Amino acid sequence: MRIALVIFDMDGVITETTHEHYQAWTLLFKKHFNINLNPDFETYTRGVSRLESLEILLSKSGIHIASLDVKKALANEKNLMYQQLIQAFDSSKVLPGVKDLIHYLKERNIKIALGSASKNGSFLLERLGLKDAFDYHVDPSHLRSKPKPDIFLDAMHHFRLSPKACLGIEDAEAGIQAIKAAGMYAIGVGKEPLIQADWKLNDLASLDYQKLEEILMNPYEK
Ligand code: B16
Ligand code: MG
Repeated sequence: MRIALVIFDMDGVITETTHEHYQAWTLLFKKHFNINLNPDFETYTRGVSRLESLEILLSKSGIHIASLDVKKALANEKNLMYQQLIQAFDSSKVLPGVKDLIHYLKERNIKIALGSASKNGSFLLERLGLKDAFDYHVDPSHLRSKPKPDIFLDAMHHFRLSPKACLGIEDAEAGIQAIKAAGMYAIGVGKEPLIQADWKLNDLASLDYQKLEEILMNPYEK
């Protein structure tokens, strides 16, 4: 079966917002707990929703907060800090290779969707000048977070496709697990090992288009 839909993650695939996310968490933890957040914890928050990222960082820092309302207020404050940090994003922040890949897929009539855990995903796509290029943006608000498959399945259901006709692109371990849990073909990009990915690349700028063509035509041929 041919691939009819490619689902892009945002952070680490279309643009790089990991630094801004973690800077906002760092400011929040300094302000409320006078803690210098360990930079090594950043990797645990990649691709993970806002509230779950907070839970992880609290737990790793040995802080216990029982009240969900307090945690939601902290997550909200982090988001306001994060939004300040991404205000100046523009098309220069699109990662190398992304526009070429979008153009290539559109020429072949393959649908493209945004499958980000970020509730700021549509805002960012607009800032990057890519909003109209995408056929569908998944709204992650009421979906379970990666590594659960929900975000990828939502895009698939929108186009009434089966998993084998879908391909996901992710930079995070949780994201690759989500794509595989959805039963789709997974391309991993970036520095993490992502051993569950069906195809692993350093970045989209080094994409081998001949191999991609073969995968799109018949992703499960050995
Ligand atoms: P927001 P992705 C993820 O983006 C980020 O990697 C992660 O750090 C962040 O917590 C999550 O989005 C939620 O973002 O707070 O803006 O809703 O990789 O799924 O595009
Ligand atoms: Mg990501």
